[in-house]
Amino acid sequence: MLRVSVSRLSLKQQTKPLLGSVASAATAKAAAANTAVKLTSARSLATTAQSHTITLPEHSFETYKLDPPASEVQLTNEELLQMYKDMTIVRRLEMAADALYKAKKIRGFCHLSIGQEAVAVGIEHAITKLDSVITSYRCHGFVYMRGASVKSILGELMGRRIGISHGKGGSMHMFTKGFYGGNGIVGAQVPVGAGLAFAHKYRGEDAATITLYGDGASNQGQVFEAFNMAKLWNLPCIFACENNKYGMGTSAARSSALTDYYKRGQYIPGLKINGMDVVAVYQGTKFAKEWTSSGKGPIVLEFETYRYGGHSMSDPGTTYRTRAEIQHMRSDSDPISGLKNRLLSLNISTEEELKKVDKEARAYVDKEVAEAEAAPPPEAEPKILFEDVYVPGTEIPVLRGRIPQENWSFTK
Ligand SMILES: Cc1ncc(C[n+]2csc(CCOP(=O)(O)OP(=O)(O)O)c2C)c(N)n1
Ligand SMILES: [Mg+2]
Repeated sequence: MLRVSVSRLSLKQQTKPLLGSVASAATAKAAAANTAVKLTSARSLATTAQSHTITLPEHSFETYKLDPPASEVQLTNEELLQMYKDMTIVRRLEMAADALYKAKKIRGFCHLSIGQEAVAVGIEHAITKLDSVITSYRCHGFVYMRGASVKSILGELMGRRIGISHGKGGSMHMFTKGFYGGNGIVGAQVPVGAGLAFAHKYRGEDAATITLYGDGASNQGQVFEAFNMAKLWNLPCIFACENNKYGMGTSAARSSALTDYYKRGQYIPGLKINGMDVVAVYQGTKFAKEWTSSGKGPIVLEFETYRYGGHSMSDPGTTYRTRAEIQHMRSDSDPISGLKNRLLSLNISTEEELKKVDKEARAYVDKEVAEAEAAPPPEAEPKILFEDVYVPGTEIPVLRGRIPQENWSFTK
């Protein structure tokens, strides 16, 4: 049932408004393949396509059974600026969700990714729209980067009809083209991701699947089963562990006998990447994509990252770690500040120009919040409940309810 509803929702094309993501040259070919992704023309910053060589610090990568990616990365002004805008919007989106939750306009589960923005943004800049992405419940940044609008994400969180899952999924269940959720069961997306990679291989597509999971999920049996199948069949599967140091309130060291998650594939080579540096994420993911595209089979990535907030909205996040630790990560390793410093030191933009980007991002997210809030909820009618269950045309005649009055006839 889930499979069918996913494919139905993934047919929806989302357009990206002003300041939208994926405008870089690196993703231009992807954008061409996906007309739904609009290139932004709202450039108020330096836009000449000037290329820069960024030398990543030595600690950016650690390897297991492979040679590291090049530490020299070629990126244009445009690409770097777009990464900055994307991370800023993802953070603003999450901050808006935080405020709406506290105002009781969002209910239920809600897991934010503030601090982890470089992972979703760096990955998207390194792949194409033909590739697939699947992750856990901490999914808002990924669905945005795959092409969903901020309004459709916040609308979903507030249970609106304009929500990306028509207001019926909520925080953990968002889908768009090339993005398979938003999965609430810890680790369950990992074998599904291997299956998506199998589909790419079976159809002869030049595409890979990025299957994300957490440090907490990494100890599940099904992760190792997926590793085995992916290696046996040499699937184009990029297993990507987002090691944010905690699974709920349990630190990685308390849950994992080996915290080198990039070595967990045993017979699958691995790469650990500084997940607080968007350029390192970009370079490591590009490397992984080339690895799988050249027929070498799966690879295991570990993005070392950090969430500033609690596990979910119901966790203050300060009982199992110190405030000093969080403060230290914020001030020393913040992904947005890190890229900002690079943009300033490379003379790509000035402090004022970046302030303007921040202001525009805030105004854009505020506008999307207002529109999402003003949008109506789904109609209170049974037919709404039975939408998105089957791909249109493949419905069974009658879907049984608990009592005869609840039975739903698709043939009516
Ligand atoms: C099978 C299963 N067991 C337990 C849970 C409850 N649970 C939700 S999130 C979580 C921790 C997962 O941590 P991690 O994989 O590190 O991801 P993070 O939240 O840090 O992104 C747990 C145990 C669940 N949702 N599913
Ligand atoms: Mg974790």
